[in-house]
Amino acid sequence: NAPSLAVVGVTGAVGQEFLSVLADRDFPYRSIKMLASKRSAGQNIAFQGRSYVVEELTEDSFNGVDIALFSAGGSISKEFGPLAVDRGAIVVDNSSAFRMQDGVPLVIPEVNPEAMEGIKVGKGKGALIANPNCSTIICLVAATPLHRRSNVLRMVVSTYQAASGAGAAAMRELEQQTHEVLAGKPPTCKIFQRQYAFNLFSHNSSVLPNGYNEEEMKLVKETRKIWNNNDVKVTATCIRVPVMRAHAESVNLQFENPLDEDTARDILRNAPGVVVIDDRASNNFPTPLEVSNKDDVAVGRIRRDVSQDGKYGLDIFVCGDQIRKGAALNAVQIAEMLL
Ligand code: 11C
Repeated sequence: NAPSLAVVGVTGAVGQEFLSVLADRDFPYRSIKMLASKRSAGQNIAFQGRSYVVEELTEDSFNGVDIALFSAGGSISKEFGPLAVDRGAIVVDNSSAFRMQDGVPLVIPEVNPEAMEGIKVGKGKGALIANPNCSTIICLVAATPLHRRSNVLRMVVSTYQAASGAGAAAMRELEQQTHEVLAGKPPTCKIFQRQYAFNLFSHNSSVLPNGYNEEEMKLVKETRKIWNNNDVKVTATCIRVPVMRAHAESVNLQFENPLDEDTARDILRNAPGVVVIDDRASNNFPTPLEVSNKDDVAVGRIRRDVSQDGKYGLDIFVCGDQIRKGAALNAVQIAEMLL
């Protein structure tokens, strides 16, 4: 018996991507509800040859729903996530609202599927499952196979994050500003309150008292939860760059046990969800454009860290589609494991 689905935030960038991933993967369903705020209610959405009317999200939206995919921001998740669970739905939530909550699995299917063991459709019980932050997903799809082999003691991440992480309006702003700047006009700055086109800046999340921004601390805390390892040392610097929809990350790894670069390359070639692009001769390595609209995370620049002794350190460069593997695809893969 195929599940009944609900997509919350269906008109947003990730909401739309939920639909295309569901279609691409031929996800089975007996019904699907398109839910959004009052503002978007009434719009028509075409999906798999049928037309759906977007319904306003209310507390009654989840009656009879088996799986609800949420991507409408943290406050909507906080308000409606628990209501949906009470009505018996399994919520896969793309916001940060519940990620660090005890008892809520934080899952990357290639990395820690065991965290959601026992949660299945058809048991008559609702549950919450959190989708990690996009930077964390993209980093850990690549770093985990190496970690499993040689145990990461410390990880230093520097991100180059795309507009899509800030939503569809930020993508439009980047496009608009690019036209404006090229035409010699002052750029319209609504989302970031500064020039984004032909520029880059520190991630737009709030800066915390310790000097890190929220995005950076998500990488620190979520990695520990997903790896179930509070000893791993993680530090991060997150930067917004004028790229449309795929994040890039430089990741430096320090291991407890030796790992040479050829073995690392072999491990990554065989890792689920990873493609290796590591051609030194032609200086060809992963790029955000190349991974855009793709499922796999691309890894390259795999090399020994010369600042560390012997084979205990590696540098890698990772790119992944922020909307797809960083959000919608990961959530749909989680939903697949519920069936
Ligand atoms: C970005 N990762 O690229 C952010 C957006 O916790 O889900 C998503 C924030 C989150 O800006």
